[in-house]
Amino acid sequence: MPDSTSRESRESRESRESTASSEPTYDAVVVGAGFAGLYTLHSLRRRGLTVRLFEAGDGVGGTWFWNRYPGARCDVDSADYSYSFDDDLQQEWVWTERFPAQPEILRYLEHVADRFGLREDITFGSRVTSAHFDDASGLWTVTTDSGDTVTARWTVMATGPLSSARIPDIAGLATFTGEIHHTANWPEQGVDFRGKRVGVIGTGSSGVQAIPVIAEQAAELTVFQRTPGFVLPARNRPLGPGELAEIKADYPARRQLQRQSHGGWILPPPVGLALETAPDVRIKEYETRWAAGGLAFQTTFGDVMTDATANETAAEFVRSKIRETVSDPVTAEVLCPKGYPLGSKRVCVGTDYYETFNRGNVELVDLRATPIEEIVSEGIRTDAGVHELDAIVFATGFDAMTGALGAIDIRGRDGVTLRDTWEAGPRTYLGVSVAGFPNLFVLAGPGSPSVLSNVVVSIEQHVEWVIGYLDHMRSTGARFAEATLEAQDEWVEHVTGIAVGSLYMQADSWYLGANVPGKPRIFMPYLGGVGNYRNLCAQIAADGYRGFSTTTELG
Ligand code: N01
Repeated sequence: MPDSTSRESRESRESRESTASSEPTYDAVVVGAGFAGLYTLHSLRRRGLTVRLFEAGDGVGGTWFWNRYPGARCDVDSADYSYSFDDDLQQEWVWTERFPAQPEILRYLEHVADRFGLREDITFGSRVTSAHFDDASGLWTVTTDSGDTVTARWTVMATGPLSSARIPDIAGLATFTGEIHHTANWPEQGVDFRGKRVGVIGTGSSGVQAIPVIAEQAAELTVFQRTPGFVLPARNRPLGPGELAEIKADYPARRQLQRQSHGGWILPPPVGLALETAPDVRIKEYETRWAAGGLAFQTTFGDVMTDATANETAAEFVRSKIRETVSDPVTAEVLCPKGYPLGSKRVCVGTDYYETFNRGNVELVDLRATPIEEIVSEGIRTDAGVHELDAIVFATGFDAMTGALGAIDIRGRDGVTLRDTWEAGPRTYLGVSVAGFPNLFVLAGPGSPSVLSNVVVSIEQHVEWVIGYLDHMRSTGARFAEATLEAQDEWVEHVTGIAVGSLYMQADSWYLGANVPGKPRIFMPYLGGVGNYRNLCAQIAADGYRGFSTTTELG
């Protein structure tokens, strides 16, 4: 890594910045200081490149900076939801729980930023508003809402697949006189719900985590549910020092297993096929996974995620648990997910979620039966009447995978915008490159396995692959890299080909953009698996970056 004192200061670089110059302000601009952006910055710096990272928040952390809602935690094991690129880092960091809570992950990422001295190359509180490629100079000009304008040879979008929070367009929202919060934009100082009547709209992963914690504090909690989710018990617990030491001793093999796995996480393998297992044995196996907690329930049997009948056995098991847990049979039935396969919308992992509906201060409103008509000054009006509230919490999710990119005015060759290019749905090659947008890389983008996986494993792969490509360009003297249209078309066809016919197509999920009115219904992530994707990317690199145009001059 170059000595930071030898790097030219940002101010002096920017002062000689000129959009028309062929000498860029920086070698690379990175957008976003989450897991992906921090590792990209670190990797580029280690190659002696000059980098500026722009981050909208006032600190590092990305997702884990913004999602400070009560109960926020990861549902991937802490020891696996962490960087593997530096052995000292993974050996020295002490995870305290099986599933890490948001403050702990944020502390970890702050530690990473400090440990590798990353902050000096980050501009905080600065949201990138545009990134324009200039055909004449071959450089990107990146501007921010805090007045920065810089040029760079490469731009890396580490903007996150779940970072563009959505508050639905409900009539009368502005008239509400109480507090309004979104789980993904939670105040740093927290929110005091004591003595308040709180309404939570949304019962996806965020709502499922927040609801039990808010219920403990609020005077009254009303949960507005549109689609009930499948909520698996987390069974979170402290990690004993012996347990963590064992994991750390086994890290080389464990990381290798993660990288070659389907989801990037280490789950017990399926115990057979549900449809070939006797019903009483099947229930016993589901009981075992239910008792163990976490995502492993989903893969109890190898056919649960591939066969609708097998899937229904798992779905019905979850419904039986809901009916067993929730005392009021009407409420239990409203909480029972029906009409779509388990896992086709992201399963939720929660703690005491169903138990919360046995509390005297919690009411469930079934929006399928009584839809929201409008928000009024004193609360939420459904067609059954007004629910009076002091605070509304939107746990209504994100404009996933494309929202953060679409919020930036990105223009490639000939001034063509990414928004126009993706009007009918996102198109990438491998999820990292877009034809017509030279030297722009997207991390965890549409067309990559990112959101279907332990995203940290996917992120490390993406970053290392992109950096490997930059190394290749530099060693061969190439200046421009972008996907060819042909390779991109083939990749999009491959990604959608795997999804078509899968159980994932049978739900209105954010994977399909179904949660955003008007968004094209395209299955955005790559279902082929983390290991397969990694091997494919490695082969493409070995084939001289097949499907990419890597040139010294713009064609
Ligand atoms: O968002 P969501 P999320 N009126 O889109 C409802 C990751 N994550 O923030 O299903 C009424 O899943 C919507 O209803 P419906 C994880 O990948 C991980 O919870 O569209 N309701 C749904 O119930 C996750 O999948 C972790 O009918 C409306 C909810 O709002 C992803 O982030 C924790 C509505 C949105 O659920 C997103 O999760 C948190 C409306 N107009 C998040 N609009 C962990 O690691 C939307 N809804 C544990």
